[in-house]
Amino acid sequence: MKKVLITGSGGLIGKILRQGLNGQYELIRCLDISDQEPAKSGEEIIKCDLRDIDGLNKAMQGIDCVIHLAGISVEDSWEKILPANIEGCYNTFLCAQQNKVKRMVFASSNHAVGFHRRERFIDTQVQTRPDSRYGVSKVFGEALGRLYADKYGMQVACLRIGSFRLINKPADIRQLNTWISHRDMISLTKACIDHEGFHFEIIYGVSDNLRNRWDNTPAKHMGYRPVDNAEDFRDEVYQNSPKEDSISELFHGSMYCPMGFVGDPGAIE
Ligand code: NAI
Ligand code: 15L
Repeated sequence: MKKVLITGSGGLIGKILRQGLNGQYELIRCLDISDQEPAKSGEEIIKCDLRDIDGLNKAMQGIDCVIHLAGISVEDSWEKILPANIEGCYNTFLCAQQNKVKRMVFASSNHAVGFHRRERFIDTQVQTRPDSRYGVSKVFGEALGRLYADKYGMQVACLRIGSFRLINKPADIRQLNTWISHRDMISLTKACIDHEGFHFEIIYGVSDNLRNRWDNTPAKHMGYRPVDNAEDFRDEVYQNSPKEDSISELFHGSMYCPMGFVGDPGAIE
């Protein structure tokens, strides 16, 4: 039995994980800057900003594993990304280590490697290639994870999540390869909490999609066995999906790539 802290538990993924993990662990402590649903049995609710070190230290007490979801979850201005995804992420690792938390599962994103060409199948060893300020913040979180694993012996799993949606199905043609279903996200998170021992892992957060373009071997080693396949929604997706623009369709990160783009696509080999 373990005690788990979810940061960002009031958000889209956090709410689904809160439901899915309820009753599976001794305690689920739920932290968010926003108001949350009242605590159910086996839960505690904490309202806290990731910039509040005292609050974070309190939240970490007695915790075995942190699922760090909190932050800005889309591309945004640096003024918003900096406090939440850079400073807030640093504070989360710092306070976890100071409170002897053994394991951290960090919600990274496919946008950490978004400027890799989609025609290439990529694995978890490719160089980071962020497609946005948001993507840079995820590369920063992965680097922190590596530091805390190597220097402080924390077990760290970074999940490069694809596309997780409130409506539990893929929304467009790209998501036929990037989609992760609710139950697969829950089972991936559980695998990361439960797996015996590991040092540092990067894992793609994706379902068992026929069109998957990410080699997810480390996820298999962690015991993740996805069961959903975006292809089951293919007909519906083809009826409704808008066509991607000429920059988006070239790269894994899609819609974040053309934002403010004045570069030369041909130079991004
Ligand atoms: P979300 O935006 O729905 O939830 C984020 C939560 O973090 C919100 O409840 C918000 O109140 C909280 N938060 C923001 N700043 C905070 C702060 N300073 N202190 C405390 N709490 C704060 O995002 P979602 O979709 O649930 O994503 C969760 C994580 O997964 C994010 O880190 C996101 O970048 C990552 N991710 C999500 C993907 C998706 O498809 N939904 C894909 C890839 C990564
Ligand atoms: C993400 O990292 C974002 O959090 C989410 O809003 C989507 O844009 C997702 O990636 C995606 O690439 O589909």
